[in-house]
Amino acid sequence: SNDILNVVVTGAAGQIGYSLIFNIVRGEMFGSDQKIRLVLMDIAPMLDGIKGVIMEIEDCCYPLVGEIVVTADPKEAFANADYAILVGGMPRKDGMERADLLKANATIFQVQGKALNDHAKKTCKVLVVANPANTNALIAMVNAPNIPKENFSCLTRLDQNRARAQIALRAKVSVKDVHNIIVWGNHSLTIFPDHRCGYVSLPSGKSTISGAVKDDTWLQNEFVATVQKRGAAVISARKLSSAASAAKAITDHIHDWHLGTPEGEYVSMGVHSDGSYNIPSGIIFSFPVTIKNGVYTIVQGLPIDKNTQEKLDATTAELISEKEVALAL
Ligand code: NAX
Repeated sequence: SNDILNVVVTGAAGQIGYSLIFNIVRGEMFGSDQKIRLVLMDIAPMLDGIKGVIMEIEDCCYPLVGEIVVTADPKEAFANADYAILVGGMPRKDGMERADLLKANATIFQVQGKALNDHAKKTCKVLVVANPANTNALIAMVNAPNIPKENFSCLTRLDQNRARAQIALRAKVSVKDVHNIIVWGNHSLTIFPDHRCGYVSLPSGKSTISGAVKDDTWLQNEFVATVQKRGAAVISARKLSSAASAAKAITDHIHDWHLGTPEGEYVSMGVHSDGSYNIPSGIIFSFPVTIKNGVYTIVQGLPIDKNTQEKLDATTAELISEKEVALAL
């Protein structure tokens, strides 16, 4: 099929990396006939562990992956990159202030943004997963002026998938029949899952989410809170943060960016705001998008009621304050 794609995964030795890498080499991200050159990047002390992951990739006998490169050097990692999936970052440690976390990560994404700018293809597409994901993506974007702003994104697909799953469970339908559930804003406790443009499609007919769930109080309150706090709920049960579900969401995000969305289907991506829905430019904000030929378009004209506007204002204010802290380096 196409030429070999250069795909970089940072944080490759981490727990998301351990799921994500196998999704990629199985063909779930780029399709079952797309050959890949895989670059696995982490900090130097973690590279020995990645050698074990490479042995496991070999032992899977998947045919799509050719060369595999292991490195701790951003310049080497991003050389000629087609896709850069930035999972590696500084985790929040006990007693760490939010501002310290923001600054530690801002430094990492400044370095990686510059390395992308100087070494990746100008067409490289970048997905930032490491938290604070929206602000890290913004820092990478502003440090890579040679790459179009539209090539930078952050992961909010996990929030969307969580929201879609909650609706399916509550309406007692298959998740495949639930469409166009979207999430707005920051990947944080202020993310706003919005069901109002969604629908359930069954052989017996199409219905609104409200009609399928039959509980508007739940939709207004518990649904939103469950999605916002889902990451914490997984940590408290598993004693580890979401990993396989995060890897699946990353796979969905890049799959759709590369191969397009089905006609009429919306997906959520953190992207640079172009002023749509009066969200100020200069922040990375989760919008509903459709994708064709590798280019996303923000869905226009969705109804914003008073409640939604309040939620958009809150998540926007949070992103602006994160940006101020991160840029005050
Ligand atoms: P892990 O701590 O298991 O792995 C992170 C890896 O990144 C480690 O191997 C570490 O050595 C590496 N790393 C640190 N600094 C690096 C650097 N400068 N360059 C390259 N690699 C570096 O974390 P994991 O559970 O895999 O989560 C990774 C990130 O995803 C975290 O920041 C986490 O907060 C974030 N998440 C974001 C989600 C989203 O929806 N946007 C959901 C899942 C996840 O919580």
